[in-house]
Amino acid sequence: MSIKEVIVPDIGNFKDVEVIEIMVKAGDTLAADESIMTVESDKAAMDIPAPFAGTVTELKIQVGDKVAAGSLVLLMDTSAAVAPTAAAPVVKSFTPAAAAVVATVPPPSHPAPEVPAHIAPKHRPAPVAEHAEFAAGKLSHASPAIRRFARELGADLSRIQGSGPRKRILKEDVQEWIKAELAKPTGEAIGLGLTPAPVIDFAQFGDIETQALSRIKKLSGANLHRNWVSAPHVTQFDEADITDLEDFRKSMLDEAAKRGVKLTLLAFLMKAVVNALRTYPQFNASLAADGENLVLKKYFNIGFACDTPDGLVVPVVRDVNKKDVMDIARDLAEMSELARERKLKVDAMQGGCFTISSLGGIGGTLFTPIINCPEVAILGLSRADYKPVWNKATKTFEPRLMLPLSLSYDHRVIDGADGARFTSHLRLMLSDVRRLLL
Ligand code: CAO
Repeated sequence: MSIKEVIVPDIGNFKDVEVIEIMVKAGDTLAADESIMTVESDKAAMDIPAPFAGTVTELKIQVGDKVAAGSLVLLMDTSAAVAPTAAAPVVKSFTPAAAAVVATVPPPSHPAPEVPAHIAPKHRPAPVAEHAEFAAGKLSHASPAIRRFARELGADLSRIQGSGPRKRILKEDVQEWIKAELAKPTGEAIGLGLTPAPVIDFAQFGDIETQALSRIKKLSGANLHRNWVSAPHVTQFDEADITDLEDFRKSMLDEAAKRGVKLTLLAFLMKAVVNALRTYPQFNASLAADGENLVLKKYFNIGFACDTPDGLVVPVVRDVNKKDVMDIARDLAEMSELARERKLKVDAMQGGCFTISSLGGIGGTLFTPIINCPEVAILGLSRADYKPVWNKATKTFEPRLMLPLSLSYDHRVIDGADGARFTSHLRLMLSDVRRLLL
């Protein structure tokens, strides 16, 4: 047996650095240059490699110990391994002073055999570079072994959050990150080549709490994101005078209530939208999957965005063209209730032609709704308010109830001029709902 001491090499000006990881144990056979342990200062971490090949007979340190150049790390039996030579790359490349890390007890009596290929390190570390970066405090909070591991897998350490002591990145963190990245629908999937978003540890700025996203939020979020980036959106804003419509609706509330219906503004809007879709059929369409054709729909199913405790869902009112406003109002009430009670069936959210997103009951002036693809347009409604409107005939300003409209459309299918025509048509219908009968 030929026992040699392995001591911490010259690591520059660093004294009393902490041992944060030990990669070997007694009985392990090491190749020269294989990482033994990781030490960490308040700036960064670095691996200490084995200066020669051999078998670990005894560890002299443990995690948490403070070490400096010259500290005894372990004892190694080198009788069955290759003795270091003057040309050994590990000694040369680490630092010239590292040649002094071996205190031999006793000196090797004979040259050890070649290191078997299966234990030779596949990727030699680059201790000099790491040492320099360590000194400069530029490295991620991960040991060099983990950095090498991440490099081999193409993982970007700056985007990985560490779960180790002092948020150090562990091998499992890299593995979990890779798994999550593979499971993600990426921008690359549709050829966006997006720059990865930075992973930020918000806890460094103050207290935080992490909440899991609901299933609906995850699903709708992925769809909204895809729709937002895949359809070129334009949003046309407009205002409709609904003074007379509101007067009429209010005058009908009691009668509707007797029939068990809450007669809402949204029900009238659905009717007006169908009228506009008939006039401008390209809005009641979808791009064919081949991108060569437009599929024009002869049915009129209108979806409405419904806010539920679990997130946004879009129930679809079928055949709005065949229903009167009372029927539509009844459908809206029933479907919103089912949605909020999580009882809405999947087929009640399918087959839509066009969507209305009403935030009018909540507030706001205008917004840019995201198209519910493969539909090609969506109408946003904001809070109606009284505004002074110029009356050309009487040459006076009159207080009129104005409903803000925000129409987002897919510019691949709809031209800007048609977008403005569509909202102008809606204005006309809403300013005098008798027109809906024609
Ligand atoms: N302007 C002013 N007031 C309005 C209004 C408008 N555009 N629209 C509705 N209101 C008023 C109504 O008059 C009613 O007032 P009263 O309680 O005094 O009668 C109140 O707001 C509630 O309206 P409502 O019962 O008619 O309900 P609604 O049609 O506004 O909304 C629904 C129904 C399902 C659309 C709604 O509950 C909802 O979920 N909205 C959110 C949709 C959403 O999240 N969209 C965003 C999608 S993109 O992220």
